[in-house]
Amino acid sequence: MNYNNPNLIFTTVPSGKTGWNSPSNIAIVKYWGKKGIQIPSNPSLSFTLNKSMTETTVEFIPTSNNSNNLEFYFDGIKNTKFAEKTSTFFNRIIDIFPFINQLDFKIFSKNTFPHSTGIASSASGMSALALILCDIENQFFNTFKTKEEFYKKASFVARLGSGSACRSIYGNASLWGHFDGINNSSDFYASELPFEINPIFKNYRDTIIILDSSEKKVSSTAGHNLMNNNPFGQSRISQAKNNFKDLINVLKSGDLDYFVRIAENEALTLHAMMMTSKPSFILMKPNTISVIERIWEYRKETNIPVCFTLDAGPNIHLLYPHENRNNVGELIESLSSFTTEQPIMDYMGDGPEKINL
Ligand code: 2P0
Repeated sequence: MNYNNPNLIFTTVPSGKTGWNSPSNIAIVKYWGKKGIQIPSNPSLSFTLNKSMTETTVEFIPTSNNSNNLEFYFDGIKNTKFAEKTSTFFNRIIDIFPFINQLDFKIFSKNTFPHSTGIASSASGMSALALILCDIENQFFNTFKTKEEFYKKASFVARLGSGSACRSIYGNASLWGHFDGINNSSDFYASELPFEINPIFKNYRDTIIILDSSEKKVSSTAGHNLMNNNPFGQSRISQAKNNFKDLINVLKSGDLDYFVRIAENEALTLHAMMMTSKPSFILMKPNTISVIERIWEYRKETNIPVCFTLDAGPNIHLLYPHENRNNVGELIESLSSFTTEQPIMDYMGDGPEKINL
């Protein structure tokens, strides 16, 4: 499948401005390992966040020299690293949006979550850019017949920027990766869940406990690549498929005990894969384990179905039903001894939004 389209070339090159807010997401069943061009080794499923967003606005003008020039401002400050990352992304998708070469870009981006908290921003950042490019196509070429077509292409394009970004295009929960029996599931783009999610998951909470905000030593892309020679790689793929199938059932039934088991099993497996790669690496910190033990204790004491998941980093994502938010407040309070950072009180959100400029 591809979206290459040589017809997307301006006859009269316009100037303009377009912006999107796009959220981060937290995977419950993790994407870890890929092949070819951003094809996942296993299906994954994530909750879309509400507060952890990237807000991006792009100004474009006709280019003066037949190849695009790009400036990137993050938090109002020129950022050459992000400019290079975006140029690499734009080069990868030039056959999808050939009009990119007719434009010069000024990109203004900021995150709504605190700066340098170690929260992955590639999902929100790349999905915002994908939406902006599809929006430019929509404004000037009028190619999308339906909203579904627009979002599907945005998800396809976001995946080429960063795998997990393709899931940020949809609100609530989103799945990515072909799975027999799930209509429209694809390795090339994410989609909404094809059924009503159990109401217990409405506004499901994700409180992020920041334990270390330094830049991680092994990038996710490097981590994915190390899965190719991981001796447990094949069994990980079968496990992820089983967890994915079970999670689909849990999201229908609302069985929170089972949800807790799947979420924690996935988080610990993700980090076990890092520890068993060659070379091996550890992204957890001592406090990650201490907080996990405290969560287990608290769950045993109270029977509240609060659990954790981890991203590719040391920070804890505390997952619990909206209706338990007041009780879990005391657990969050007790975790403050492990960190000086404020927790990010996030929850399941509605997905990206166009910015009115
Ligand atoms: C996920 N992660 O499913 C997993 C779980 C981190 C842990 O996807 O190389 O930034 O850009 O496709 O998407 C992080 O990897 O990697 C990730 P690339 P990405 O959310």
